[in-house]
Amino acid sequence: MSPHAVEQKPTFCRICEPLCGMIATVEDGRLTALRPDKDHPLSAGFACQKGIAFAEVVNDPDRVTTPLKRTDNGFEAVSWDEALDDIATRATEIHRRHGSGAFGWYMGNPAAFSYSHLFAAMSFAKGIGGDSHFFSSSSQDTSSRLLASQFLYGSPMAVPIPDLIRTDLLVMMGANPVVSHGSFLTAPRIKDRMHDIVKRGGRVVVLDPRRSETAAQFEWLGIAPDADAYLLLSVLQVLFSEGLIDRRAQSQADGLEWLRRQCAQFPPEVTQPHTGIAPEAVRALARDLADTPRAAVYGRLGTCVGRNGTLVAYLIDAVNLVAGNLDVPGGSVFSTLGIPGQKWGSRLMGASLRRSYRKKRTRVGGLPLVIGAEPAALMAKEIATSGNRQIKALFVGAGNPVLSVPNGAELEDAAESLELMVGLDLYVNETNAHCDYVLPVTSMYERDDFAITFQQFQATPFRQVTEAVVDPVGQARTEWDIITDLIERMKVRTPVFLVLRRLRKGLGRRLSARPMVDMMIRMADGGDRFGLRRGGLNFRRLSREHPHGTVVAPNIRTGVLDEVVTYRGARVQLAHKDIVDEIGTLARRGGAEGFPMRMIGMREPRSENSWMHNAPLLMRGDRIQSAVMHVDDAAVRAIEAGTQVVVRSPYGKVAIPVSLTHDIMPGTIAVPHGWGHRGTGGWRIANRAGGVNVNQLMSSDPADVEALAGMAWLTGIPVEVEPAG
Ligand SMILES: Nc1nc2c(c(=O)[nH]1)N[C@H]1C(S)=C(S)[C@@H](COP(=O)(O)OP(=O)(O)OC[C@H]3O[C@@H](n4cnc5c(=O)[nH]c(N)nc54)[C@H](O)[C@@H]3O)O[C@H]1N2
Ligand SMILES: Nc1nc2c(c(=O)[nH]1)N[C@H]1C(S)=C(S)[C@@H](COP(=O)(O)OP(=O)(O)OC[C@H]3O[C@@H](n4cnc5c(=O)[nH]c(N)nc54)[C@H](O)[C@@H]3O)O[C@H]1N2
Ligand code: SF4
Ligand SMILES: [Mo]
Repeated sequence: MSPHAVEQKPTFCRICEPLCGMIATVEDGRLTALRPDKDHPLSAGFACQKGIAFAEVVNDPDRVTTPLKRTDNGFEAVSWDEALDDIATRATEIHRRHGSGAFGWYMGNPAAFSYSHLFAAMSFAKGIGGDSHFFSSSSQDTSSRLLASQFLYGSPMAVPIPDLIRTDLLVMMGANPVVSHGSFLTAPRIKDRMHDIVKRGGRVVVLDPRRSETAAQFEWLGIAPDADAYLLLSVLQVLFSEGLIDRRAQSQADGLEWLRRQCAQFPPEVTQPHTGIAPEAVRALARDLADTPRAAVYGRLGTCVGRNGTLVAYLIDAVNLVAGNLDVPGGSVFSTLGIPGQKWGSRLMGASLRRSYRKKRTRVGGLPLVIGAEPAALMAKEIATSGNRQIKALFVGAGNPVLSVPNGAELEDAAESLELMVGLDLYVNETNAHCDYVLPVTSMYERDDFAITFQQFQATPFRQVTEAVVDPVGQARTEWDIITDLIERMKVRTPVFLVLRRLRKGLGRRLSARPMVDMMIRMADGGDRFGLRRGGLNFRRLSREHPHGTVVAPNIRTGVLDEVVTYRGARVQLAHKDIVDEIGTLARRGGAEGFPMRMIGMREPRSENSWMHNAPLLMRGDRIQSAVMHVDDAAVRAIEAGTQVVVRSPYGKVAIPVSLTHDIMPGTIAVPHGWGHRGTGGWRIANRAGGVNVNQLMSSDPADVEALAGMAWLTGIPVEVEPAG
């Protein structure tokens, strides 16, 4: 018998965006513990509870570890050959009868953390043909932000982030990094970095309807839900009317005079009834942003998912620009990769995406696509509405749209009418419970990785790769391996499929997307440029010589507009008719009669969207879902702390216990999302914790989907709250 082997392997967490360094304890080939990596240059011994608890996910007895086939008696284990052959036959037949328009793919959030998954999803969803439907969690998360960049800089990939390490005034809107650990901003120990700002004499101002965990540690400026556009238009109005326009703005952008006209009708007195913010506070904020040499406004999830998310993201950047804070140290900056020639690639892609934005519309609802993705709020209708390009086959990878998009019940109904539905997941969740097959995937510690998505959002430019820490659990395979195997078995002849099939015939399961990732590392800042830069980085060197990762530059390079703006002359473009139209809708916004309150979301330290409610460590103390509302709103409704309330919107209702606080804007109720595990999914602990799907209160009507980016409307939902029973 071989001796008991215990290894300590450096790797990194890929649940959320800081990608904290981890040390995995591997005993006899089994992952038995995770602890924070003290030698990681940035996370330096920090990891949150979710990261530590992930060992319980890897070894979860409820995990899917063999291919599952749905039968009349529930799911049954089948072999990979049986599953993939049947899926391939059925998919080929659907393609023969209906073409690529009958195929849909939903790519969920964890896919963004896996290069294998990204390449697999793209190869299938786009490779099967130009009529296919592609959805992702982006339309509940980032599409509005990306589209604002497409308008301003010509490319959705040019997303500015606050220069956290050097700023002296950080204005945060709609973000709660003390709980979320930061988003569109990869900054391990983000809370410490924010306290550093205060320590060096600077300020952090948090605009949020709730005195969030972040607001509580810094300066809170309460704002009514979904009113950020009004506030930002007023900040701009003050900057223009007080002559605070920075000269740099003139040199960077076209359309300043146009912008001045758009905001002229929004002095702070006019917007106060919407925002609840006193005019003097707005003026002080505008002056501080103009007068502080190193200042940045940053907005995130809360500002992306209102009724005008694209407009809000656009206005945040406009404020940064006008105040002279764009692309300067300590301001709002572009964390570029420094790949030679990238500029020309981005220009071509930017131009093509701008063209297709004008031309392509969704079949149902006539909404635009952002980075090639349709609004997931409309997925159910794309399945249920007959006609050309009706979805008959749906693949769901790393997603749980039944709990994450508006009106999950509608999606559940639609899913049952599909001819083929396939899930790729660690669990049977509320969505893939409707699948014909659920295919077992490797968890993040069972695959090699490099987090391509997050490289250009790093507050400190940094590179780390990992090899798989343990072998796949059970029969799990990577998404790439599963999908290329499936493509090999299908008889569909598209250019992408033919190439992949040929490669796969030669290489079998050795066919990997890793060379693409390696190329990116080698070409980017710090890379070996294929031998041109001695001692530079590549995947292998990172893995062998820098197992804890390595910082490639102390700060983000600034003065890069020429690289990132893809418009001719590299000038930021402010004037857009779509933006005028959106500003116009602000004037027409009305309340919903009978629904005087507004609902917002609330992330929790021990949840990750819908999928970590099965880890015992995270569910200790019989944790349940609970809402938060203001004591005064409760008093007038005879609601007592800790009791059940019914929350009703024009679209649905849920019952949930509520706690009371003074730390929320009156008229607001906050409800965490991702709950509502009702036993359809296979996760036993999550099912016991129950809760409700808050997205039953959201609308999937195309008229309620944000018009420019197709964003799901998830904040500022009109509701009424009553005692239950
Ligand atoms: N613990 C934990 N961490 C997570 C996740 C998780 O589920 N749990 N999810 C991950 C994911 S997928 C993402 S995208 C990120 C998101 O991370 P963040 O972008 O930081 O988003 P949230 O934590 O949702 O915080 C949004 C804040 O916006 C406020 N808000 C709501 N509506 C409005 C509004 O109209 N205006 C303004 N100004 N504020 C508003 C809310 O009160 C809340 O405090 O978090 C990631 N990290
Ligand atoms: N009301 C409301 N709704 C929201 C939000 C909100 O703030 N409020 N936030 C929105 C946001 S920001 C997001 S990102 C979405 C998230 O929405 P989704 O991405 O649709 O769903 P998740 O809950 O993240 O589910 C992720 C699934 O991936 C699986 N998984 C985990 N790791 C892997 C892996 O490596 N491979 C594979 N194949 N599967 C894996 C998990 O088991 C889980 O089933 O929710 C959105 N919905
Ligand atoms: S903060 Fe995010 S990346 Fe860091 S350990 Fe927690 S879950 Fe993992
Ligand atoms: Mo997200």
